Amino acid sequence: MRIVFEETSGKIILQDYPGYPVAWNGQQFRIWKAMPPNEHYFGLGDKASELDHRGRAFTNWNTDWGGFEKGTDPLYKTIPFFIGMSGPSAYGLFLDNTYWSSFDFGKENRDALSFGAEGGELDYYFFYGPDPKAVIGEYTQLTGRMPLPPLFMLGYQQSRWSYFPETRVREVAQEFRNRKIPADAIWLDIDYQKDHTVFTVNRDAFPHFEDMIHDLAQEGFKTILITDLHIKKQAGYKPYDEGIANDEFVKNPDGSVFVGDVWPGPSVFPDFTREATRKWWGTLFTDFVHMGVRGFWNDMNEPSVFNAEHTMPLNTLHRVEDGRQYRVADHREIHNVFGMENVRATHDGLLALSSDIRPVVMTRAGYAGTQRYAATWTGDNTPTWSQLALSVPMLLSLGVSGYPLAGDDIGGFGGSPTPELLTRWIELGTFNTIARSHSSLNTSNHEPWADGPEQEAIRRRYIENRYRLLPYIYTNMEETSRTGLPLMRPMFLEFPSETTLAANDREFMFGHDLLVAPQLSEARDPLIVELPAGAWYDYWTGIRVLDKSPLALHPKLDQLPVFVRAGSIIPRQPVIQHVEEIPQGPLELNVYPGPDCHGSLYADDGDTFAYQRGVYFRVQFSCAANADSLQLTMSSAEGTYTPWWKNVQVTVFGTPRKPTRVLLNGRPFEPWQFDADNNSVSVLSPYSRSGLELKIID
Ligand code: MIG
Repeated sequence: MRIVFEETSGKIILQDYPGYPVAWNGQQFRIWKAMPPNEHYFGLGDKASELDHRGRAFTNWNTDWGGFEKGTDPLYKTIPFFIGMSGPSAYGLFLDNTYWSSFDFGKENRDALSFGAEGGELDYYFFYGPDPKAVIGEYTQLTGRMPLPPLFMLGYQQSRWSYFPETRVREVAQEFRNRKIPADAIWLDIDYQKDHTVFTVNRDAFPHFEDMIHDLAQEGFKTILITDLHIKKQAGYKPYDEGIANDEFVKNPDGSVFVGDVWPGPSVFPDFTREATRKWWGTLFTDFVHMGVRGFWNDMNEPSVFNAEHTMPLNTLHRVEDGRQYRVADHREIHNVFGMENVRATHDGLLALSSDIRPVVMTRAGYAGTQRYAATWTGDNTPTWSQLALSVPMLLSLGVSGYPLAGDDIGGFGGSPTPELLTRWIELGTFNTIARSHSSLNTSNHEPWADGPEQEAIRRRYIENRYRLLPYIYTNMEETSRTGLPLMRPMFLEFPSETTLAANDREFMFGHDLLVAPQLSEARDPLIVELPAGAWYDYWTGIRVLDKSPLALHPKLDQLPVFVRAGSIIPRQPVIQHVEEIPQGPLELNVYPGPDCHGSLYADDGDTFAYQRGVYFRVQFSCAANADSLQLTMSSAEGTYTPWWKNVQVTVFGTPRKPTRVLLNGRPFEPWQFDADNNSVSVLSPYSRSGLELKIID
């Protein structure tokens, strides 16, 4: 049997490779598909590879690989989904199989792609766009979408293995506030615990742990704690005793409890594929939640074990058990979903404890669909320029694989970055979906002020810009939660017809409107930036780009080139130090006239589920240019949430000369300013929920 997918017109989209029928070998299977010469392949999660997977092969087996490099495979996650693109047309394919699997995009045979698994069902889904955005929409409709995160998760986050002891944690938080570098969260790694034992606190090092969390909260800092899944094997330790009493742990084939060595020493592992075990695990967070801990970080959940296999032996037994089924599965089947079931348990447990607070969980391992439960990061990178460059295709690949809420360890985990590298990394990191600095034991300090005032000033400016952009970022995240479309978008997603951009590993779109073109090397060669067709503006100056694409730029250390698509309206706000601070000043609307000019703004309380009960705010903007005027329209507000601003500062860029007058809601309005340096007109208008209409007349 061969399968051919074709359009009703007869145009072939994807077909099995002639002469290669589906192959079975014992429990293994493999499928081959013909590979057209101009097709490109994207996805499979955060593979340490180029964005375009053509000519490469990958395996999927969740693996803790500290210090990975470009080409290291497999890594922490398994997302057996890819997008194929021929010209502007895209399809998607999801292999719904949790066993060890592999994908080959023409490495073995340049005319065929293939995929297969070591066991389980041959079960795959085919999605036809043909628009690549539609493919992501369909795939995430099937596997689930990222729920809207709380606003603070989009602020700057500071982590380290480890901030220790308590005085150091307090000092780091205080430094952010003293130096006026905005930040929203501090992450505590395994050393806050007693003997690396989960759900305990080292009281010698953290004598006032509860007060510390409370005091940090007073300063606008959320505390996030690491809570690994392994449970120390020790009689008298409550999670161990309870788990043994209720038979919660993963077993050996002979029925005894599996014991593996991890951070606390000999440890046992909750059997997360059991519903009852997931519920029990969720209750273990009760004390920390009551102390005011705002989020939890589930590391080591590939699972990583310090033995020869680096994980559980393949014959370890898991019980798959919920209201619908009870069966026993071996680790070959469960390995790649173990981490997902772990964070599912954490996520659901947090919801059970506080039903009106958006849970915050971060996971290292994952499978297709884990985006429903947790944010993620790319794991243990290192402070080199090539790793900085690699972070872009890794995060873009995660996004098109349905996993948008992701970041990397800013600065590089496993070492000490040079000041220039850390500065560039923070610059880029403020244009990642999650902006979180993290570093390993025995490395230099990675805080923004670590390398003296010059570097600090640059880093502060980018972090401040992140906070200015929060209205835009949050609006985009709300879209992600509904559509699955990521905030960090590869160029092919926004510009599918521009085939020369398809495999671009460096430039990306940050939402629909901003193009980020980072300098990712130390080289003095010019940075070649390819702008898609149409007009563009410089984000930092508002000046229209008149040079022909590709641009050859020489960005200095304090410059990250960012461009705005003509036809966009970007909402921004005054700088705040953390998201609970109310911005002082107007909402800013930056208008970049051009075709199909539109934008939107979404807001809510940023923390609860009230938005699902109508307590949100949404407006649409549009702008239209006529021969002698430009008109900006802001719709009346939808939803019952009242946002913070009283005024709106509208700035229209690309205005060739000083206008003659400005009309607000049909009436002449003053004052307004014309800035000849960047050809912009600025109007400060009072805001009303019924919307506004601004006309700038030549
Ligand atoms: O074996 O908790 O990837 O972010 O700092 C190392 C200590 C365990 C690995 C994580 C890293 C974290 C570290 N963990």
